[in-house]
Formats: sequence, C-alpha cells, structure tokens
Amino acid sequence: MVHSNAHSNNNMHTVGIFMPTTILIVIIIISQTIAIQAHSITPQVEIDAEIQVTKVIDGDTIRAIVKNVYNKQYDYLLGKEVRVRLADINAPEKDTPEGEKATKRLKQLLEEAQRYYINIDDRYVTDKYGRIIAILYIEKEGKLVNVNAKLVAEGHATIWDHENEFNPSTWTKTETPLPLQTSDQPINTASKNSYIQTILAVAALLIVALLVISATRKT
Ligand SMILES: [Ca+2]
Ligand SMILES: [Ca+2]
Repeated sequence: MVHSNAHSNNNMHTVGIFMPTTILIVIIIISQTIAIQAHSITPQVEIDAEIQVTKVIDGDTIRAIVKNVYNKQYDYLLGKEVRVRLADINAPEKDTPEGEKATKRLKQLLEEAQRYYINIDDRYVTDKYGRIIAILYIEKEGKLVNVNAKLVAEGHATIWDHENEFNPSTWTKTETPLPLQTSDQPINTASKNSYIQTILAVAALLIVALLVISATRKT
C-alpha cells in the first residue's frame, strides 16, 4: 500500500510538472507561428514575394532575385533571379525619349525605396516570354507604393488591361500607409496578431513563474 501511494504521488508530481511544461511549449510554438504569419500578412495588399532588384531593363521590366516567398505556390522561385514585367501597364520603347524617361523614373523610384515586393499574377504567373507578371510594390518612408499605378499616374506608362489577376481600375490610390490600417477594418490582422502574441507571452511568463515557485517550494 505504502509503495503504491508513493508511486501514485510520484505520478502526480510528474503530471504536475509535465502539464505546465507541455502548455508552455505549445504556447511558444503557437506564438512563433503567429509571428511568422504576422510578417507575411498584409491585410489590404496581396504580396507574394519580397525581391531584390538587380537591374532595371526598361520602364516596365526589371530583373530581380526572389528573397522571400509568402505564397507556397511560388516556393520554387526562392533564391532565383527572374525577369518581372509590370502587370497591366505599358511604358514606351526604351529607344524613344519617353521610354528613356520612364526607365529613368523607375530607376529613381527603386533607388529611393527600402524594400521591394511583388504581387504575382496567380492566374498565369508568366507571359509568353517567361517574364513574371506582377504588381511591383516598394516600401518607402512607411508607405507601400504601387509602382505600376505610380508610373501610370505620372504619365510614364499607360494602362493595358490584360486578362490576369489584376484590375487596374481598382488602383485608385498609389500609396498605402504602413502599418496597414483601414476604417472598414477596425483592427488589422497584423496588430491583432501582435495583441494575441502579447497575451501568449504573458501567459508563458505566468507559467514559468508558477514553475519556479513550485520548484522553490519543493526544495
Ligand atoms: Ca498574386
Ligand atoms: Ca488585368
């Protein structure tokens, strides 16, 4: 009987430590997963990948290395150098004065930016020349700029609405402030995620504190 009681107490003790430890591990995993998602989620603007621009070919085409992929569909592009054709716009040929101006302006916009992203056409991905069809976004001074729309707004390119994921008539504004917030979304996904992260971090701290207290009492 004594042996049996001791055994059962030992089990209770193991369960007592095991449960909070398991909960703690689960909380850490969940909060890490949310942290990864929070980075990739942009509530109003669809972003498929982050790129590093290597060359401006002309007013509507660039060459770039794919740095990060936020859409599993494009995992195969990670680390690759690709040509990106700005979707649904057309800049004049490079050997014309207008084309030269458009190329120069695109270069200037890219030089002023801190980070570069693309929303790839999920419907066809590339054109017949193997160029990735995308909206190019640049991050500049806390704003996300739709470069396709910007070039059109400044008169360096015209809209050529091809059949694809994009509809240029929805490009009513060229800039979106970061962090992304809108009146129709009272709390955006990114800030909601950081709110959940904070709660989870506090919960994890409380569990650690409880573990320390229970360990101190036993010694
Ligand atoms: Ca897309
Ligand atoms: Ca289109």
